[in-house]
Amino acid sequence: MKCRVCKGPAVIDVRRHNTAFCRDHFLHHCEEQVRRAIHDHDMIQPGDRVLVAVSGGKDSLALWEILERLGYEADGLYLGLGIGDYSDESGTYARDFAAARGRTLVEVDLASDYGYDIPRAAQATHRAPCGACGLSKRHLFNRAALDGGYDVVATGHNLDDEAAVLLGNVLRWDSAYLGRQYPVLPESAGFVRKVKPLVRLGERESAAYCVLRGIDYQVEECPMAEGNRHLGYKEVLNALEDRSPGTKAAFLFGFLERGHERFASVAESERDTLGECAVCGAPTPGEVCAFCRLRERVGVELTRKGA
Ligand code: Q46
Ligand code: ZN
Ligand code: ZN
Repeated sequence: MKCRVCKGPAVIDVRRHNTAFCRDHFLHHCEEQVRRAIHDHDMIQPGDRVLVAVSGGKDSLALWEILERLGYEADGLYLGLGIGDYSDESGTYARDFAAARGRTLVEVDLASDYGYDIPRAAQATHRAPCGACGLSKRHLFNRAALDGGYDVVATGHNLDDEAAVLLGNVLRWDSAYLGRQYPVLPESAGFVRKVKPLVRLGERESAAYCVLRGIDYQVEECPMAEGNRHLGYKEVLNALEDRSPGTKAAFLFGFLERGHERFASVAESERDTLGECAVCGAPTPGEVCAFCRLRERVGVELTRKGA
């Protein structure tokens, strides 16, 4: 196996591109994919303050590293989910990464800052924990970015993640979700811009990027992931990819180029009808936002504005 660029010995192949790279050219390939995603979708403007949602896993740490290497000013945001040893360990990876590079890590802790954690939320809602977890993350990433004066939140969703989410949305033909599924969601009243700069990189590539750059990341998966539908979708897509490399990318990028705009208006009209949450002020279609309703269900006492 030879590197496509320099013809030296390759250390990794990228089957969907039918190619292989040596260490240096692979690192360059990853950074180039991120640069292209940012450029193609106008994700980040010069001078923007970026907040990277960092979990301590391979994707978010690779993303933080690459953004800095591409010259962006990026701070990290770590959200403590309270999932036992898994969360304790993930926090250590995020803090060590930030400390070793002298970067700022903003920390929010669900239990001490908001009065609940993910295991308690799962118990109270009698649902799979990922629902409450995803909802909490979306709300608090946005909140932390608004509070800190950041222009954009960047998350480490990669090509595999996005293809799996797309498959789930297509299987249910969920028009509003399909309308929102895009690598950049522009800012609007109460929302900062959200971007997914790793959308052109597979998860095998982000893992290899960390290993080759010497980035220590949490390998262990979340113990509460069981029951997460996306894991099943990933398995299906991996089986298809195995038979026919490039399927995932064709599925996702075909949708982004030719399918997404057909659903975009559904998401836009939804956004136009949002008011302010009576508790926290976040945009919501109802009187109280889903995040505050979740906290109420877990037993946190909330005060409505003006009450
Ligand atoms: S952290 Fe949260 Fe994930 Fe764990 S509970 Fe589910 S959503 S699996 S990325
Ligand atoms: Zn090379
Ligand atoms: Zn609220």
